[in-house]
Amino acid sequence: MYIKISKKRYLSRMEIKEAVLHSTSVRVDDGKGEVFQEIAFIGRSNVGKSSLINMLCQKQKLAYTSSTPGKTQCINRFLINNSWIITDLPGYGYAKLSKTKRADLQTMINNYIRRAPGMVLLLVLLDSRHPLQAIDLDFLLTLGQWQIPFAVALTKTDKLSKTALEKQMDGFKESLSKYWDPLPPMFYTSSKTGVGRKELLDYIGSILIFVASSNQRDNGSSALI
Ligand SMILES: Nc1nc2c(ncn2[C@@H]2O[C@H](COP(=O)(O)OP(=O)(O)OP(=O)(O)O)[C@@H](O)[C@H]2O)c(=O)[nH]1
Ligand SMILES: [Mg+2]
Repeated sequence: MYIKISKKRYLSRMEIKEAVLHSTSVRVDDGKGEVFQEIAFIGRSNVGKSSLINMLCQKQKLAYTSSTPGKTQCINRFLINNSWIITDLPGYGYAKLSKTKRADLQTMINNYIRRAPGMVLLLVLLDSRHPLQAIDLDFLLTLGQWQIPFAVALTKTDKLSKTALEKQMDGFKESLSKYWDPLPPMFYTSSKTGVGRKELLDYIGSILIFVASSNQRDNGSSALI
């Protein structure tokens, strides 16, 4: 996955050549299948999780998207390049679902992110048009408590002007800096225009390589990717 760009420099590049549905479930796998490294996408209902997955994979109908919130209610896992997984988790906090259904979904999400054996990163999506919402902050603080590594993707950036977007990003950084130092990695994305695709994929690639090489070191192997 590292590309040699000069005698001494290597560049991490992630290309998605193949993306297929791997499984649909309501819980963590039973542990019988192969454990792939996994990046899970999470965020409020309708924030753009499924659309971002399709944009990254350049496959418009891979994950089911809808303008009606609350559409993804299962855990959909997509196998990428036959070697790692992108997971589309249900959205949290959709007000129109019954209290019981919302609580059930939250339990499903929480159990998953705490127990999925291959999870290396949670990508938390925040709508770039609004300030950080209490429900998102609560969720992020819970991740901190559980020591779950995460990065942030601001979605739907095509809907804002450059200036408005920078102002929004500053606002997010200010809110998050009350709790995180350093700040988590943060990306601008738009599923409509493709903004952020390269940056996000290269970041994901670097995480996958880092974890794979740490695992190899832990296993006493000197092999490199
Ligand atoms: N303009 C614009 N619209 C977007 C973008 N991403 C998503 N949308 C729209 O937002 C709506 C919700 O997108 P989804 O990808 O289904 O959102 P989700 O987070 O998967 O929603 P749930 O599965 O219901 O939680 C759809 O109407 C998308 O077309 C974006 O980057 N730009
Ligand atoms: Mg969805």
